[in-house]
Amino acid sequence: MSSAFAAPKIIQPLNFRSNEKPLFDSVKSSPTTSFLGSVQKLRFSSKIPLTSSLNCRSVSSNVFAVSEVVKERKSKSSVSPSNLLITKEEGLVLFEDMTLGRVFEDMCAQMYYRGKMFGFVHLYNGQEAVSTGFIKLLKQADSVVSTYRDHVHALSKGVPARAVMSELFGKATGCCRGQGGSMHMFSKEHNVLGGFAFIGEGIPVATGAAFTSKYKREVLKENCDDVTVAFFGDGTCNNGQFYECLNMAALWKLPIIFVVENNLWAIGMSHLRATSDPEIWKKGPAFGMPGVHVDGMDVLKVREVAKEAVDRARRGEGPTLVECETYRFRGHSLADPDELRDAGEKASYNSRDPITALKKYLTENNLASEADLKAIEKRIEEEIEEAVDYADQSPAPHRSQLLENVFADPKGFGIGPDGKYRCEDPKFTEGTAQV
Ligand SMILES: Cc1ncc(C[n+]2csc(CCOP(=O)(O)OP(=O)(O)O)c2C)c(N)n1
Ligand SMILES: [Mg+2]
Repeated sequence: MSSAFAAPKIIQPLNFRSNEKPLFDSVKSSPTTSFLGSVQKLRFSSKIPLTSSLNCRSVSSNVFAVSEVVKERKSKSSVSPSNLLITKEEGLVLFEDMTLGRVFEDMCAQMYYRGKMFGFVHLYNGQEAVSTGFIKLLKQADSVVSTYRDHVHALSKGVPARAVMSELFGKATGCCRGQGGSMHMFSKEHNVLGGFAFIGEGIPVATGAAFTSKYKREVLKENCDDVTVAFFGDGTCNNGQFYECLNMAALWKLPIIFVVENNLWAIGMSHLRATSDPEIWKKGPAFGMPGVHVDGMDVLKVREVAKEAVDRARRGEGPTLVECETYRFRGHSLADPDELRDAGEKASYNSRDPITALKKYLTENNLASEADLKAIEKRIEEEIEEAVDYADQSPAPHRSQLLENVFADPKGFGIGPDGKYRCEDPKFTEGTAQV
């Protein structure tokens, strides 16, 4: 009689590390391939079949190199403007949003060095195509979850620049009333569910938000097709929450897109030295969801991928893992002198500046003139100047905010203007207080 269970197969790993070998060397013996734009080399290469749509159902074939998808689309379209990847209006929205992110962050650096903001401040320069490519496709009701590199995600989702700048200045007019600061941007109105300083902590929150959408739709029978986009870095993909959440999202077919901003570094740790298989996108299919790799320095390619992944989530077909190859143009934080990364690597990514690339696309395809783009830049610069003035002139939080969100208000009477719990006032105990 044959057993119901097949004998376990021993699966040979694609690669292994021998104890004798250093983690990285310029290996001559085994086939090497450069990974993304890193100056370091992978010790193995693996060939993955490409398909042209994200919508396929089989687990084995749903891994994509998106450049192929975009190439295929381009080859199908003629050169007439109506067949370009974007319309003029869409192009200008993308350009404006990316410029907003860049100018805002440059201003943050100035303000930080002038002592206007405190603590760690992590800038997003170079990564704008990822935030813009995804978030500009979302509705207000869709949710975004970020990391400590969160200013630009909040801006793309519509939080006004003045509210983000005020938050950075620690002022009461900030989007968290000055209580969050750089790493904790939050806006209920815009469904920005937070920046998170502990890496990976945002992923379960995003998974919970996606579960809420599914619960509203399927259990409460509400007309809800909201999706959630979770952004996090390559270094974060070595944390447990990432895997636990991929599992739950796939199991419950949650409307979520996991977006890895792979900028090749986790502070000073090279991605290649820190992870057993650096191609993060391949982890999607391991959990039964599509995994996609896309050039994160090209907003049009990011947008193409984002469209499919967001539509897929909205249709109730479940999660997607997207790995965006990107690069940060500044140090890890404004306290980092950025002396560690190879100058050649930095120069090679600087030459792929996503804003310069979009500008070129828009002008070469007659979607915008230099003058149109200059006018947008000027408007954004004025907006950011205004945001700084607004933040500077705004009041500091009142001392009554001091105890808020620290401990639960013991008796529910609230906090008085002196910053103390009202229940500590003897009149509350006597029952003679005016509430
Ligand atoms: C749970 C936890 N462990 C360690 C840290 C310290 N830490 C701060 S940033 C960082 C690197 C994260 O790199 P990555 O996810 O690639 O994001 P990037 O900064 O490149 O955007 C680490 C390890 C932390 N904040 N939280
Ligand atoms: Mg990183």
